[in-house]
Amino acid sequence: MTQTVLITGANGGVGRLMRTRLAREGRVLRLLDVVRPEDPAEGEAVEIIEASVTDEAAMRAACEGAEAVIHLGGISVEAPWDGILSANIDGTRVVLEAARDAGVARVVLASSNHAAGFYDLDEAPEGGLPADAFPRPDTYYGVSKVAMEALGSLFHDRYGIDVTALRIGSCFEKPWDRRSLWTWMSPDDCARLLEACLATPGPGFRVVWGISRNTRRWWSLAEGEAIGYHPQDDSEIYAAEVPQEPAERLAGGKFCSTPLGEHM
Ligand code: 15L
Repeated sequence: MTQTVLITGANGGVGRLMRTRLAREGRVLRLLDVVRPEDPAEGEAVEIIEASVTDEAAMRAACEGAEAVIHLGGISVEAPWDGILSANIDGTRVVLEAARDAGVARVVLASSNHAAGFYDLDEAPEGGLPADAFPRPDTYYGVSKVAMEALGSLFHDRYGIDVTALRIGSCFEKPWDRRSLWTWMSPDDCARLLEACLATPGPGFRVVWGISRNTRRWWSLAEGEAIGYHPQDDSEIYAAEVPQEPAERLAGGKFCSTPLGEHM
C-alpha cells in the first residue's frame, strides 16, 4: 500500500533538505509550498502543489488521502506581526483543520527553539532542558511557535490526532557559529527524527527537541529517544572551523535581542 505524506513548506530550507532523505519505496511525498517546488525528477514519487497553508480549499484538497502531514510551512524568522499571525498561527490552524476533516491520523509540526528562546544555559538540569519546558518565546515568531504547539495539543485532545511538535534547533548542512554547535540538527538526523515521528506507535501529543547528538547540547534528548529518535551526528567535528564569538548564553541567541516585529 502506498503511504502519502504531505509536506508543507516543502520548498523551504528544511523541506528541500528532506525531499530526497524522506523518499522511500511505497511512499509518495506530496510537496506543497507557496513557491512551487521543482518538478519531479525521473522516477521520483512526488506530487507538487503550489499553494499557501492559509488557503483552506487548497489545504483540504492537499490532505485528501494523506496518512500524515509534516507541517514546515510559514515564516521562519522574526517578521512583522501581521505576517506571522497569518502564515504561522492561522496557517497552522488551517492545516490542522484540513488534516482533521480529511481523517489524517498523524501530524508533525515544525515548532522551534525560539518557543523557549529565553532559557539560559545555566538553567538546564542534568540531562538537559526538557523538551516541554514552559514556553519562553523570544520573538513574535517564537510566540507563533508556542501557538502552534497549543493548537497541536488542542487538536490532539479534541480529535485524537497524533501530533508531535518539534522544537527544532538549527537544521542546516553545517553549524556556523558557537551557538549552533549546541543547536545544530544535521539534515540526516532531521530525517531520522521525522521517520521516528511517522513510525512511533500512538505518540499522542508530544514536544521533542530537534537537535543532533551534539557534545555541547544542553537540551534533552530523552523525549526524542522515547519515540525512537536516535541522532547519530555531532556538531563537534566542525568546532575548530566556527568563530568562538559571540559567546551566547540564551537558547534563542540573537533572536532574543532582535527588534520585535522587524524582518530579520
Ligand atoms: C529557527 O527557528 C529558524 O527557522 C532558523 O532559520 C534558524 O534561525 C534557527 O531557528 C536557529 O535558531 O538557529
